[in-house]
Amino acid sequence: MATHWEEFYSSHLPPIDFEDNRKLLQEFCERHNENNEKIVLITSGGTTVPLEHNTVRFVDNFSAGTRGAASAEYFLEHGYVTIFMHRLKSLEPFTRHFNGQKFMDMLDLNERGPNTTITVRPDGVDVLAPILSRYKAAQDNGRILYVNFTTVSDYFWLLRAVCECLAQFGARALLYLAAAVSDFYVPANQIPTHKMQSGGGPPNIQLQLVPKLLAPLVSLWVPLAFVVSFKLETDESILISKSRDALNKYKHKLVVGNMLQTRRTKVVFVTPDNNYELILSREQVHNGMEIEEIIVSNVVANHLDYIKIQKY
Ligand code: PAZ
Repeated sequence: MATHWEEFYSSHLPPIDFEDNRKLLQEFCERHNENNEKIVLITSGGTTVPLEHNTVRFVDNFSAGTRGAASAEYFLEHGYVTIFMHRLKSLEPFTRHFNGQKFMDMLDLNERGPNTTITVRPDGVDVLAPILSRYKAAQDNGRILYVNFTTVSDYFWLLRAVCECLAQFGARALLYLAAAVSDFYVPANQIPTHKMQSGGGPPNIQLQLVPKLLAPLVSLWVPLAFVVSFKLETDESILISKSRDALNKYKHKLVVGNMLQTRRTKVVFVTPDNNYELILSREQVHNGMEIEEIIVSNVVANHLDYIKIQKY
């Protein structure tokens, strides 16, 4: 009998650019595996749930991809090659620092007809230079690959394809699953082809549970990898118990629990042995420190210990 997740794949088509992405992933992983690199997959941003095949309306969630985009920069600093699997148009590493009007405000325009030039203001250079330098290092040395998804079904297809490529890294692969993946969806065979019409009265939309991909991911796809999942709650009294339930059920290495309201300054690490909090102090916040810096260095320390144990 097919499992819930197998049924999902057999009833949802892969995204249009799936084969192109698969080739990029294979090439990227083979090249870096030959060099014995450590690799991280970061998933980031929220998935959508379309309500029509020609999608005008969809269910979405709050995630902007801040956690994933910031974490990618810190993993690169720790020497990891990085697959950044993100929601299309969500935040990306490096460019995230220049959202909105910030970038335009750093530039000066000198209009001289065909000789018009654009220069970066001196105070902009101080901000841009260090970020540009890290961006170029990652890009020019081919250390980061960007792949994107929009719907929960795109996410499923891409995640499995990435895992197929990561398996060859064994314990050197780290999965950092920070995307906010919908728990509910409407199966493809239950949504209309065209835009829903209000003339038909209020629509009756029946959401179903999405299969939990962590189960095959941990036990079948990348059994040697160091897998970290994130758990978001809004009710603090259930955060640790839900995180531990996930760890017990899927038997991966670490759950990072966070509350919607405090996720920028506080997380809890739930491991098979214990729980501990990582908290940014007021002073650290004031100095512009990001919690992802400490999350990533703690995750990396745990991953390095794990690699050592696997070798003996
Ligand atoms: O994208 P963001 O920085 O605004 O939020 C990050 C987050 C809360 C989505 C992430 O830390 C997380 O908890 N992801 C898993 C969500 C869940 O499925 O429980």
